[in-house]
Amino acid sequence: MPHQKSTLGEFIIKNQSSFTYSTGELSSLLNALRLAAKVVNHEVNKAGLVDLFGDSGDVNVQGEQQQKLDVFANKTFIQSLKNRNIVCGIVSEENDEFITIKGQDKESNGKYVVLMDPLDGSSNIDVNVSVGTIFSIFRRITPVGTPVEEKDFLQPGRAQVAAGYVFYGTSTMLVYTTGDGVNGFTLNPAIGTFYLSHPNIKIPKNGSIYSVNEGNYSHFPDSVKKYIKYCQEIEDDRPYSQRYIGSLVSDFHRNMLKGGIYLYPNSTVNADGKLRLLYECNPMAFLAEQAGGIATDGQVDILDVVPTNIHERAPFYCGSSSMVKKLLEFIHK
Ligand code: P6P
Repeated sequence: MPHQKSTLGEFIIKNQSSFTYSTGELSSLLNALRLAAKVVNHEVNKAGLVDLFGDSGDVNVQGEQQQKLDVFANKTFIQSLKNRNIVCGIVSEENDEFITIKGQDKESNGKYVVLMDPLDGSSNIDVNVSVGTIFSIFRRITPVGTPVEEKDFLQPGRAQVAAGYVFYGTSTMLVYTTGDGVNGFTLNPAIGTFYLSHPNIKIPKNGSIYSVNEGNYSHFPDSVKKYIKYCQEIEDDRPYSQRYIGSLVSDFHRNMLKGGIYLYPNSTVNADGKLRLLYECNPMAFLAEQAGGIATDGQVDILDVVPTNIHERAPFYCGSSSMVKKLLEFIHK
């Protein structure tokens, strides 16, 4: 491909100057994620050939069987972030406790913390359905040089300085925001370079896709049941299409480009829903708002929820603004 489009590296450097406190450290952090994304992509694409399928035999904090690629992705992103000495701590879906990172000088001088789901949707790996890495970045609130503390990770999502995902799909993409819009980069695997393929992504204000696991319908709150029936009525621009891949990054990415709403409600089975606030809901909510969409737990914007536990769950409704507003009418009726 002629070198017409910006590469991710060029874009990060070009945008560094527009980023407050741009000391280049956030750029270096994003470059660490870029490298890890390429390494994980290489393994995801050949999982079946090198026995990276299947369970690692371990179980993670969610009580979920850890897929070997989960473990590989977790280690790869952690190692890549450690090597740059910019991050003082990490929360990962795969680790019960937060990880403290000290530099070669045994000090916690990193200004940032990273929260991530290293391989979201990993139950889909064995059936060759797309999976993704989701990341969220904050500036620490404890003094540089002191050990990172849990409160560094328990900031409301509105305080994120960056968030994004790597999408290991039919093509591999890295989509992220630093608070100045959302941009998508597609990997050219032949040369291992991400190129700017989706500049300034905006979610259509309306859409005709709703994404929900309707197998749980009986457990949903009545207001959500009524909204789902609304989506199915023959009236106006409805019925909508139901599309649910069962991989948050896939469903979110499609809805962001085409318009739509993703719902993971609280239910009689999961009182707080299933998705994790810190490393699934918050980063996706930051992206959604930056792309002109809405993300809510049904009561308040996701980005305004004050976390109390690093693995806490939250009900999650996200996507086209008019669709989420219509759902909220049902919830608050
Ligand atoms: P269910 C994957 O485990 C995940 O966290 C999201 O990627 C996905 O949207 C959701 O859970 C699927 O959950 O209960 O519908 O299988």
